Amino acid sequence: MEQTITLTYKDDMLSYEGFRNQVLEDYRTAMISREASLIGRREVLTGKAKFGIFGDGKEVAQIAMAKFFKAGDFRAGYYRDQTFMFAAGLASVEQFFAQLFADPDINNDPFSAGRQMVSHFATRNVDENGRWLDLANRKNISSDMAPTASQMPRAVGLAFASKCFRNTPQLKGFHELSHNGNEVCFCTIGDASTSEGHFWEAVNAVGVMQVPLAIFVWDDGYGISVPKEIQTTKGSISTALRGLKKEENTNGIEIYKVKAWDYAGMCEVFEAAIQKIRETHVPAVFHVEEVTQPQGHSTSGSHERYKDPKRLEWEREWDCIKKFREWIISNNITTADELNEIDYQAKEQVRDSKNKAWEKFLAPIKVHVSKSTELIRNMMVSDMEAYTNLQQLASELQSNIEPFRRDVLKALSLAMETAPLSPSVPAIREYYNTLLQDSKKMYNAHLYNEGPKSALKVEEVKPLIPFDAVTINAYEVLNKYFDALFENNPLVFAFGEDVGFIGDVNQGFAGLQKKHGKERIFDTGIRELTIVGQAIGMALRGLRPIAEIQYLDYLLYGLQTLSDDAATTHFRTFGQQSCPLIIRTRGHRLEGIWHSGSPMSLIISALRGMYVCVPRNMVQAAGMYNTLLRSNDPAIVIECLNGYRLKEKLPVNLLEFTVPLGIPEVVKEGNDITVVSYGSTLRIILEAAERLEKMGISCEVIDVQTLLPFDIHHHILQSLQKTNRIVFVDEDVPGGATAYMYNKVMEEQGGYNWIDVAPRTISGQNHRPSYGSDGDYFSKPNTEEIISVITEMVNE
Ligand SMILES: Cc1ncc(C[n+]2csc(CCOP(=O)(O)OP(=O)(O)O)c2C)c(N)n1
Repeated sequence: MEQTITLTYKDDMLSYEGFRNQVLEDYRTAMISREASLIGRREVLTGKAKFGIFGDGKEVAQIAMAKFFKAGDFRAGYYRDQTFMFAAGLASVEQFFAQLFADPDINNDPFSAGRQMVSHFATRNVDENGRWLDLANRKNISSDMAPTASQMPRAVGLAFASKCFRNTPQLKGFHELSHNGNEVCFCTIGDASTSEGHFWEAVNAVGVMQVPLAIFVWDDGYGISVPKEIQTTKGSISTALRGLKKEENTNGIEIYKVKAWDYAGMCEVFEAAIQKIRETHVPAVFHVEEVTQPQGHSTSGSHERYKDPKRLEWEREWDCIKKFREWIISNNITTADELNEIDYQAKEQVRDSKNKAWEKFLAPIKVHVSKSTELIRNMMVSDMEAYTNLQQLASELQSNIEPFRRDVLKALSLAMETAPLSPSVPAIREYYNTLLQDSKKMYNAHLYNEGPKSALKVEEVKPLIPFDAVTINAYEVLNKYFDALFENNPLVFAFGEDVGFIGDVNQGFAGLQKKHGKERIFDTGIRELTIVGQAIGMALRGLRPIAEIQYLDYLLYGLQTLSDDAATTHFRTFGQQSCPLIIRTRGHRLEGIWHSGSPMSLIISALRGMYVCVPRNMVQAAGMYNTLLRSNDPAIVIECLNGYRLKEKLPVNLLEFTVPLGIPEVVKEGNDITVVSYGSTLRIILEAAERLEKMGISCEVIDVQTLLPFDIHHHILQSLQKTNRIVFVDEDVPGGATAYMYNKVMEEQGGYNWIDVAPRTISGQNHRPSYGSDGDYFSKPNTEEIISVITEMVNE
């Protein structure tokens, strides 16, 4: 082994003894983590857990990396990082197993309360009331996800936030969130996942922006079974990245190569490199080569199927812990005997932790089992057959050595079916319902903030529009609103394509970069995915980003990260993390296929966990921004692309008025039919309603204002009770968001009780919109079509 003791990292180098203890502690951590992987796999294969994916082979590299992860830093990683978490003191082995067993108790699995697979870690960023924690003084883990490379967009934002804190004078006082932007984002990724566009877009973005991101690529040569030669140009990510390397007087990234078994070498490189990133904000990629994967990819398969015997032999020889051990002995740090003793203790410790986690997981279920068994056994029945069946049911439940809540619910349900007339049924039903409700809290809660930071708790404040208010272009309403907002709230940032210098393509920010600074209102490259990721990372660090997607049609580029990451953050962390970003975009109507889309059903299906606001004009939009900025949930605001030059009146209470979410507004009263819609379509409906009025048909036109949430107080039902006819109109495809609204009103609100004629929907065509005025007319709902459908309905 050519490495000698050249470690220079400071904390533990005060004495040789300190250094020696540190090395042995590191060895112990590596052994504990390896043992956790070995036992973890066994627990899955014997059926106690559903799926396992482990960090074996990456222990030594992660121990080295964790040494330089400081309070204030963030990690955006993936499912291989258990050793890092152990070494950084952010996870215990017991917690690791609790997550493997899907323990829904947040005290046992503090990362996801059983909602995520093993090794999907997280730390809180808000308290129970949604107040921001002192993230600058904590080690922070943004919640892990399974889609490959999905951590990359968020990592851009987590690193970028440091730049915001360092360069924005207005943020200097926020000491609890940052210490002058010294925080580094540590990002980990597997070598094969660097094939994803996410990786390349992220690396390019940080190379341009110069933000403190440290990307560690664990190169074990494969993505499940596919070798890196099929994944990466020239079979090497560091070689492929060379063009991005920073040179004198250029931006770019630093590139380092290290070996996964080389403890001393990695410590040395990481220490200096991370310090440099912290100081200079120049991002870096660490290509960690010669990583092994002793147990293969996951519990779903065996690596003997795709690694040849030579490779398997090489992996055994170059196992990082084996090499670490050899290095310790050859440098006389300790003896093989002492290491054997550590090995033994590590095994014991892991076994104990695993057992504790399993007992804690089972304890509450056992209580339900014993209570339910007792209830079933003691059920009063008059016939012998039912009695025998119930005793058998109880015995089966009691003898189940690995019961789940669903087994208990099933047994209780079967008991009630077996003896439906028994006087014991009410007690059983009560227990059943309590268990069901408690379980729902465990598995279904926290999609949105439910406490004081819920957007639904923001009180409505009406816009004050003086009698003699001047009428201005709608985009000017937004411009004046954003001006006031940036004056007032230092945490708000706005960015996107063409947002900075020209102030967005519709001038909402015109002149505001000059006034409020390039740090706060700025241009980005054309990269919707990482624009969204940038917003996610900033939001996780306590900032209030308004990220612009230039046209709604281009949201698709960023939809994956919005859907998988932003929309699930609160849910997958059991409410421990908030990600209050706002996506600002514009759509519905303009010209041609890619500037007039209104793919609302796609959005509302993909973005449960976000709010979807569809303001009909810019005053409503401003009120929605105010509401959202007072709360902690992520949201998208879709402005009307054809609405910026319409005339609106400016409220005087620009920063105070709020538009409550989930509350529709009646924009025209009427008696014969309820017309439900939103956004640009409303203007077409109002035109139709005016013509219908002349024909003696009176329409009540309702603007739903937000699709998520949808009419929480059932105002539409009240209208339907009056008109007994209803039609849902929008520009989405048939069966799209109109079907969603139909379902909400007919099924959820019980609207079917109040209809005289079959409810209808009017939507766009099945195809994308054709270009030109007639293309628009024949692709989207038009006035004549609306008049025709409504006349038919009223005359039926
Ligand atoms: C978007 C996406 N595609 C496919 C998968 C299935 N998958 C999970 S891990 C994996 C291989 C990842 O390999 P690599 O990036 O080298 O990381 P490793 O698991 O080897 O550490 C694949 C294909 C996934 N999780 N997400």
